[in-house]
Amino acid sequence: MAFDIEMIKAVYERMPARIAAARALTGKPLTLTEKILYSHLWEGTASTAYARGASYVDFAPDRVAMQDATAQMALLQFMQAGRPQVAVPSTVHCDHLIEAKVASSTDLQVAVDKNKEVYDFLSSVSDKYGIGFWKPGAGIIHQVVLENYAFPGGMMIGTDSHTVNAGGLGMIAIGVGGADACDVMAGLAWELKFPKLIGVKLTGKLNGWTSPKDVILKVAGILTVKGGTGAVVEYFGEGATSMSCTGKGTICNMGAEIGATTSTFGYDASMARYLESTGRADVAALANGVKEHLTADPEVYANPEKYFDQVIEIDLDTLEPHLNGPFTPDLATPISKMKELAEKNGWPTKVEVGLIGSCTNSSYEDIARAASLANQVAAKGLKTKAQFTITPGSELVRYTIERDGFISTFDSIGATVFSNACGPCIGQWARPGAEKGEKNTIVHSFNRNFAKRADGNPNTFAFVASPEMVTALAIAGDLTFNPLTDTLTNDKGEQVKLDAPSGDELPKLGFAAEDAGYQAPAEDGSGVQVKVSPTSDRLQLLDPFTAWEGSDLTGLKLLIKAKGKCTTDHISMAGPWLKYRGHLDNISNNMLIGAVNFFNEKTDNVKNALTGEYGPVPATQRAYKAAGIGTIVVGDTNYGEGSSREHAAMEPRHLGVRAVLVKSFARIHETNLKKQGMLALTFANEADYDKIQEDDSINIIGLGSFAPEKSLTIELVHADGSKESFAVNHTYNEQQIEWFKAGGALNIIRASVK
Ligand code: MIC
Ligand code: SF4
Repeated sequence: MAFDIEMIKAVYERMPARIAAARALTGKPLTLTEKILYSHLWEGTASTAYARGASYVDFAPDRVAMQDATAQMALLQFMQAGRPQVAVPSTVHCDHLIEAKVASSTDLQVAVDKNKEVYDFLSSVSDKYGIGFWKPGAGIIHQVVLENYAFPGGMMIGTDSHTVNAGGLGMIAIGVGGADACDVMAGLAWELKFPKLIGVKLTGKLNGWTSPKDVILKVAGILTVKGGTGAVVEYFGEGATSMSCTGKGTICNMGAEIGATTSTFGYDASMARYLESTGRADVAALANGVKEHLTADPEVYANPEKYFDQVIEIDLDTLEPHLNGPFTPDLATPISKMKELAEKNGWPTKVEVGLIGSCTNSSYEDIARAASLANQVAAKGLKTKAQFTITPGSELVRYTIERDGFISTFDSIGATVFSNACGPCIGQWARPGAEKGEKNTIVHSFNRNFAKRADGNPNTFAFVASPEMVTALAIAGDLTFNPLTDTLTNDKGEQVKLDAPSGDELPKLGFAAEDAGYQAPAEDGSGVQVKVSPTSDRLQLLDPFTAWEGSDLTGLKLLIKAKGKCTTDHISMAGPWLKYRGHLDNISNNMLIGAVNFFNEKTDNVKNALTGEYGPVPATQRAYKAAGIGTIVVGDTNYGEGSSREHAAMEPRHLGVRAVLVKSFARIHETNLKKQGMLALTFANEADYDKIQEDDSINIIGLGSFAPEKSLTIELVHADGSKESFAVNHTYNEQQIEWFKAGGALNIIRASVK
């Protein structure tokens, strides 16, 4: 039986009436996205039609998921909220802290020992507050959620940007910071600006070498890393219904890479098959009972231009496999153009390593199709030129693919099987030689390829592709190999072609696992003691941030004017720093160390206005803090793209940065800043970015009458005493302004409990 079946039943019981009410209020047929959103309003049945892209709306998500690297901060905050139990079903997944070094068995044991105090904390806090706990080795959060918790028409939030993966099972699943998760677990509403809607119509059918990954790689090329901001992407059409459920998961997963709030698909037979095969025939039966509510009204898909803010059409019959990269997931190159582009751009074409798996692409189908290529290596007398690794997404998948012989197929091409964890995808890859910083190319089926992400080497050119393409390119050892047209030379000197990949969507014998790795919480957790050692360097209980002083902020110094891409990996790097995710002061030593200083083009090197000397960003900021001087961070477009990690907002808050002023923000990061009581501002006129000079003193004026839709003023006092000022915008609503005034949203919850 599925987890939380009563909750799912209740959602389906409420749905029809709530959807009918929304249809009547809006006076039009509804998209799937609107149906799910309107049936999860905090107020219950809708009383207003909300304006897309404008209205702030309170929602009541059905569940919360957290991964170990973000759960620590989410749960440290939840502990301060003073509630005895979580208000909605919630889970914690231990996946990010496991390093990929030798192979799964040894790496997992090393992680269990090394992270003991963090796992003990997460397990005890879960036990106490009624949270399901998935042990290290159980798998990656999004895969485990898809296998166990996601359900069509449901709404969930998760403290990881790829929570959106659950859209593959027809959910509205959204990535958030820990403070948002904390609110929902504490029984409060969750607020989101009602999203815009992008419709993607998939015509034709996937065939040959093309896979679901290529759909999202293509969409990323069209929309770019910020094209989905503020929007939900809804996929439909014959190409959607003919694709596997896990393939849909891959597409939704990488919706995070275009900045989309989330992505989703209507309920169909592929979802029913997946639910049944993962032991949830009960959920499929319930969903079948309300199936017309789990997809858009027919008029919508017949006339998408009328109902979506933007429509994109992709013909799967002619879609080519793509490779996206390097350094950004939206630089999309069809494989037939790779030779030309690699040459033109000087990308190294020798593929050193092919890595498959991760939360994005480790379904049974992915692995089966990749294995069908690995099988051809011996059969056709070939040799695999590059190294090859697999990170299975869950124990359920790993056990099943081992049983079905795929692991031994990969073994035969010399593959390394890493733990069921994030591993290389999040810089937890002890790649031999990476420290030398040599220029090299890797191809992987993960979702992100920002500089330094996988192995810490800024000169690793990482390209994202489907598991099938990764396998083919690893066999060929060549980034420009086009398996559709090119041949390889075998051990007899003959020219051979790889046959197109093939594989079952779901295991014929069903999924299996000896121990999936789940630990249920105590029935009554009131007596459970949460384990946090006061001398720990990995966990630190939180102290409340101080409230706003009630006046304009004056005499601020410029900490850094960041140039170009500044993702959450630049603001709060992962890899080696993951170990401090539960210790705010320690992790603050990585603050903005990856951001490029506009004035000298260097990373982690900024001017200390008090001494005139250049030094690391965190140390410089600590000096300002010690002197009681506030600072401001200035950034470019899509600032904070990438992860949901709220550390990227809490670190500046903790170290005394008062405002972040940028050309534009990524959604989750902007909310995280607001939640922590920071000022998140945008230039009214982007060109004003150029006015900010290194030695400026900066005043933020207008806070006395801080109000929604009303701009504030920045006053620059340049080193020569001259002044200039300009307007800056913000998106704070009344409630968010209260967060700012209170010094953070948590201070308000805490006050309401006492
Ligand atoms: C990522 O893919 O960047 C991560 C690591 O999963 C993050 C979460 C984190 O930083 O802990 C995410 O996507 O939100
Ligand atoms: Fe883990 Fe990578 Fe997925 Fe993030 S994207 S959850 S790091 S596997």
